[in-house]
Amino acid sequence: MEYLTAGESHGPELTAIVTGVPAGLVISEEQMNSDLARRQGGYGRGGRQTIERDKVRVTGGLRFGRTLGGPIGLSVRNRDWVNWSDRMAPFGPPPADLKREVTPRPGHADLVGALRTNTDDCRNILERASARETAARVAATGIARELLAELGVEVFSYVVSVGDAAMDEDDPLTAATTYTPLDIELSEMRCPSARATDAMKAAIDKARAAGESLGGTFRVVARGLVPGLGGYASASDRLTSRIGAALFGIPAIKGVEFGLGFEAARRPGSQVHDPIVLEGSDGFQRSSNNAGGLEGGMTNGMPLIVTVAMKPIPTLMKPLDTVNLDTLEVEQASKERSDVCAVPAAAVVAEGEVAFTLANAYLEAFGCTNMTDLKAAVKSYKQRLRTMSR
Ligand code: EPS
Repeated sequence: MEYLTAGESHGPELTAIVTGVPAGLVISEEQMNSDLARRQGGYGRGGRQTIERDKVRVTGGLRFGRTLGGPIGLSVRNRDWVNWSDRMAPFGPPPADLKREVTPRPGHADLVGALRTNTDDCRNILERASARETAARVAATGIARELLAELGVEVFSYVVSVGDAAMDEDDPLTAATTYTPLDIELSEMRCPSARATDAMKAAIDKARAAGESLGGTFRVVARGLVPGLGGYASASDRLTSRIGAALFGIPAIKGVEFGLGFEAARRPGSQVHDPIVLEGSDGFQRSSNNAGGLEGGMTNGMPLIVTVAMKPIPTLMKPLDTVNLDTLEVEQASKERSDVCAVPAAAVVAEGEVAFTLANAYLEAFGCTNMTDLKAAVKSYKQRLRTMSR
């Protein structure tokens, strides 16, 4: 499967086309819209989210709630477009009073994008570099979540820290798989700890008052995966590199750790690797999950656990210095309406990206054009694995 998106933050709509989806996959409109709503949420979002009510419109590839096997067309309307239709018009001359963006924000794509594309208006860059685009990704990758759900795989995420306000977890790799969607989604920070939720909200209030923004970390977990997805033979087969690439493709993501992550580099081997055990009908298992579900670039049957770091949003209400592209004088960077913190939203986007990568790994391993054959192939693979542990 592949997806491509088009659209600007304040353009008419965001569009996604998803190709390579097997026929016969049941898609729920409610599920897609609920993922879009989850992405819009989280304490710390700005005024834009009071304007938008993201809903998906399907423009191709589905009939009676099932995929037909052709490309799937999806669109999410920007309700804010009515306020930007002159400044973001696809045709015609710019309005006479157009204010170009000439004070690039440090940390955003503004300056480097303008240099690269030879424009004197950073809006040409920031409109597409905006994380608004991730609404289209959530719609597109929702298809993969549905595919995985039919194969018994659940992907979820939760926020671990915002700034220096963090969950207090003794054994995060064990705890990660025990949280329920209810524990997570009832929190305004999408964090299963009520204490940490309060601390994160307080940190966001403080940052907002100081004209600051905050980043944080979140964890993505996938349960129910068969062992052997991905591959060890070539660099491009390895799920470690593919999941890493998918996560680093999300704006503002600066770090990805699998399982123990950087901590594994500090410990001796015997305290890192997970002993192999044989457990009745479950077959080969691990007595711990420091690897976070990946060994040799492949799923090992344990839950996939990835921890991801997001930098603070570059738009600051108390801006940093920049250089004005017209006057070449030092000035304060532009400030426009923005979020103080979007870590809970980024976690929802990351769930989708991980799901898309995992769904592709299933399709590569089992190579099927329709859901009936895919489910049968996965079932037969699981049966074969059971015979190898008996
Ligand atoms: C963003 C700036 C804000 C965010 C936006 C990303 O938008 P605006 O400039 O319209 O206030 O709200 O994110 C979304 C709109 C979204 O749906 O996630 C930016 O500059 O990246």
